[in-house]
Amino acid sequence: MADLVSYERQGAIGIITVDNPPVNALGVGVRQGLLDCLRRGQEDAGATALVIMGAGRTFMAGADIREFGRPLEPPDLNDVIARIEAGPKLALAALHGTALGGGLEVALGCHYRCALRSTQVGFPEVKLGLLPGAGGTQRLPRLVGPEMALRIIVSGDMMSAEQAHALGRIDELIDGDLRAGAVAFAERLVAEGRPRRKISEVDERLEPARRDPGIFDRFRKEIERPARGYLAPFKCIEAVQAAVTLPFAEGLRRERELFLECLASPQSKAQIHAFFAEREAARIPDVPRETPARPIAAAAVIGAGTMGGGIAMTFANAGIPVHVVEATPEALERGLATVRKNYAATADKGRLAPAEMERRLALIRGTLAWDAVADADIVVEAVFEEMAVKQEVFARLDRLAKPTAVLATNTSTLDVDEIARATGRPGQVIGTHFFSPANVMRLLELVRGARTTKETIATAAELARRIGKVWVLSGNCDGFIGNRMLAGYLREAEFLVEEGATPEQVDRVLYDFGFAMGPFAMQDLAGLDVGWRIRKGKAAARRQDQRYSPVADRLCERGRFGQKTGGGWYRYEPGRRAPRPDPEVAALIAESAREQGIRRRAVGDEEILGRCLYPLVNEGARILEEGIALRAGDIDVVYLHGYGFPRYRGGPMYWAGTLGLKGVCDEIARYHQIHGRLWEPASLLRRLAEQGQSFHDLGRA
Ligand code: 3H9
Repeated sequence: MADLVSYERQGAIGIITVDNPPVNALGVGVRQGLLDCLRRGQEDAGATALVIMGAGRTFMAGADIREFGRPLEPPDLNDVIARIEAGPKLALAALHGTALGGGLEVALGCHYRCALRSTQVGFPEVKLGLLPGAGGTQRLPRLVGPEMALRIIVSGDMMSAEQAHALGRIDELIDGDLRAGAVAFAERLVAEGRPRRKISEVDERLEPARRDPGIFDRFRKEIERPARGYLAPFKCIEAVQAAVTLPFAEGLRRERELFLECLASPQSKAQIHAFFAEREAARIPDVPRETPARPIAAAAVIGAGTMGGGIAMTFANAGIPVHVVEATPEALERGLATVRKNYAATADKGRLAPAEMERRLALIRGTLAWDAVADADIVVEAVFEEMAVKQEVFARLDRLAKPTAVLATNTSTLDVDEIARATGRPGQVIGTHFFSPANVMRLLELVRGARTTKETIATAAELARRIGKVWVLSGNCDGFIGNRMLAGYLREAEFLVEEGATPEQVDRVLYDFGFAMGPFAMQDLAGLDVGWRIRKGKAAARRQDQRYSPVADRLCERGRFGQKTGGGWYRYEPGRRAPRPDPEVAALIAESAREQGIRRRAVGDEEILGRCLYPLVNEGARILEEGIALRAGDIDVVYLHGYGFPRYRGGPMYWAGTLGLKGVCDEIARYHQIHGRLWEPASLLRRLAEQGQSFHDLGRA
């Protein structure tokens, strides 16, 4: 423990350093070490003030999240912070890297704070389904006022040191060496006889909210929609409200009650699962982090359609110059105009400075000349979803791209190996399945072909990190992880409407479950035509003895491709995105049911939920069994970031575990009896259900 926190003196300033790599999390050893070193510092007659700082890349990134599955061990972080604040010596926090959660609470317990300009500060607890539980909700409102505190705590977003300085959360910005700057600042504070400023005793910033308690209800209303389904944001509001209505010590007790309530909630457990799953996904057992990645200085994208344009924007956003190659001047101009329009919309909302917009636009260079790919370190093909077209593109890339270039295909369903065979360098071919809009959606599925080299994977992974994506490695199969699972989800949604549900009912049930939108609204947004084209390509291979709903095909035959054509599963008023039920669609559904001899009935909400979600779990189990996904958590990450699965439920595989796989497997077996082979339980699911295990137990000792 002594190694985790150390005490030393520089002149008259005592320095307490936390050294608990990688992020100086405040685990039990650090809390104990801090108490010990505080005692030493406070008893050190030679020290006039104490500086608290972190070794390595960061100050403290918060409580040790790994401890949250167990009973909290003493000493309590609140006691450590109380010792700092009430201590006889002036305490100064010196921040760098990220001062987050419990780390920021330690800093707020200090009498002053200084930081390197590059520091980021924040309370990300809400993203873990929690609230700051060591005084953060009580001290921050006293420092910056309750309204600002609500915004900071409920968003969970980080803020730069400069912004925090402007708000008075940080007293001094430091350039150069942090330790030297902090010692000099502490010496100055002592020399000037500055008081030990205890935030817990500050009260005046709370006054306006006491006179206008309505701010809390207004804030609740404001977040009702964006925070729909989540518990923690509303608990954060209650905690900040307690800072205004209760004396500090009582507020602190109320905060702890609310924190423990969140900590015990299934939502927090699910969100913490998501946090670790995202990090775990980046670990590929046979491609260790040290695997050399090729540097990417320039990129090219083939195709300036919706996907190509979005992909080019992600490169430009990360400062990577990118050529966009198109076949005709019209298509190129249309694509580039959309890119400009998208950037302008962001700039209009004040989220992108005009100069930055111009800088990014300048990085995107449109061309009709294929030789522009010659200097690219990665080429991403984003053309029509048709094998022959893709192979032609890859054969051409093979001739033109530099020998070391990674050749990536943005296919959502096609066989990456077959595409790779069109080249003489299949080892450098990889699938990069971006989600639409590619510049917004955080998920990237990297698809490993049979011959994709480790270096190619490492290069694509490093690029994914650089362009800010959450990435998951998938094996090569029809639909990869996400779309392969989605097929069963959409299939059942369509069967359910044939059996008597309406698209509105199905969408409402999944929306209420927490999805960003239901399956029909989602298809209308994404466009029905891509799926139609894919289905046509596979029509010959379809089993004739298997139920098939023709409704989506018939919608497309009528030119109903979704929102973009004013109608799909719903109809849309011009310029509006609100889906309206459409009698024409209802008639098509009824006709299809009649043709298939389906007796229509009232379908219950519970059946809708099970019929749509269990296929995700069942197919997910097969994907795991076949090794297409490395772990259940990877599948969860795909669904959280690519398909709007509610984060507070942890993803489909985690969610199934919370229900108990036995019950899930029994339900699937029951539907198997009723609906036949499409519902056959996956053998992995059966096995785990029998053994009383969950997907996440796989691979654990
Ligand atoms: C809290 O503070 C509650 C209090 O209010 C009240 C208490 C009573 N604990 O993300 P990275 C690991 S709640 C344990 O890849 P980056 C992470 O798993 C906490 N481990 O690096 C990874 O491990 P591995 C509030 C943690 O540079 C490694 O560190 N704080 C923690 O991209 C590197 O992480 C938060 O929510 C932790 N707190 O980003 C902050 N944090 O190498 C959560 C990280 O084995 N953390 N690890 O995979 C973050 O947001 C990012 O990790 C951070 C670094 C920005 C710090």
